Amino acid sequence: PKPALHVAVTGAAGQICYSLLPRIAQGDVFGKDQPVVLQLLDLPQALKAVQGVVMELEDCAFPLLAGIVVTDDPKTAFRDIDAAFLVGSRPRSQGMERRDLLSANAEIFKVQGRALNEAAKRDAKVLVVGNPANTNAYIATRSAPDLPLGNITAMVRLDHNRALAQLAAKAGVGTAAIDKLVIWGNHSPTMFADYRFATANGRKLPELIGDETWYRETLIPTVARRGTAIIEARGSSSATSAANAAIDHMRDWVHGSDGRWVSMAVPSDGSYGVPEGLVSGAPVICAGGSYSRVTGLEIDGFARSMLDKTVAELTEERDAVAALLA
Ligand code: NAX
Repeated sequence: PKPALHVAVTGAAGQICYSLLPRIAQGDVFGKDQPVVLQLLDLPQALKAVQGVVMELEDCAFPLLAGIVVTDDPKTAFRDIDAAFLVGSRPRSQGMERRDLLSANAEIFKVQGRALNEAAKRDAKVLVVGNPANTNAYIATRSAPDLPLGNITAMVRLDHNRALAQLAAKAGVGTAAIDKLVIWGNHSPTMFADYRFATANGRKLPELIGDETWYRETLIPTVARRGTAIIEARGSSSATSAANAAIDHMRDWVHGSDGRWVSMAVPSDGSYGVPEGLVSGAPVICAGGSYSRVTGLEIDGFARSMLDKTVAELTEERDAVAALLA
């Protein structure tokens, strides 16, 4: 058998991880012949609950699950890891200002970035899911200078998959038929779901749908407000779909996207008018264990205004946490 990969998962007692961990242990990310060791991190007061999750994972008797580490110490969790899912973060409590939420999380991701810098394998692939995901990932990139900059990414794949499902239903095709959809910017209601380049079975999707008003006035806000709609209906935030998006993001990064475009929030190289270093949603193609940006896309007036809005929010978030990085 292959040597096991070591995979850190933070926020292990939480609801996303309850869906995520069994799928990693089952081979949905790294392959059906690839053993994994799970290195689970949570806060001290959550470790008892993590032990409960571990008992359940043991009771699944997953053939690929080669070991489990449980800890409240980031360096132990990140020791020699090949990949990390950073799901745990500080939720907004009642009366908490947005700025306080940003700084509380910046503190967490500064500590975790440093621990990654010290303990992770140099080619570890890191996905930040915990919100505010893009800015948390930005902090981690700044706190882990010895890791390749591009290896710390954030998740906009849930927004991508949400848009895919809505567009496929409208066009009357399967989700797998659609390619070249892009989520630009922040994982927040400002994100820009861009269907201008999208195709369905090779046909241009905007022509197939033929309803620009629906796209602008229904699709974009539906995707932006989907998280809230799920909270209203379910009484708690999206978990299974968030775990699924994390699986999709990491699996494509590891195994390739077969030439298809996928959306990942990655440190900007300055293209498309996104300031260098901001972790922003962009179209990429994954191959050979890495990703490359889709370059040279035209940004028209509408796209420019949408992109500028979400990038302005990312810039504000970056500025709000700047003092913590000094
Ligand atoms: P839960 O509140 O169920 O679980 C969070 C877990 O993280 C808890 O067990 C908590 O103890 C732990 N935690 C908190 N601080 C930690 C730290 N410093 N180190 C390690 N663990 C820590 O949240 P859940 O529903 O699982 O969501 C997790 C995060 O994902 C939230 O920040 C949420 O906002 C975010 N999401 C991000 C999405 C995305 O598309 N990027 C979509 C889904 C989700 O909303």
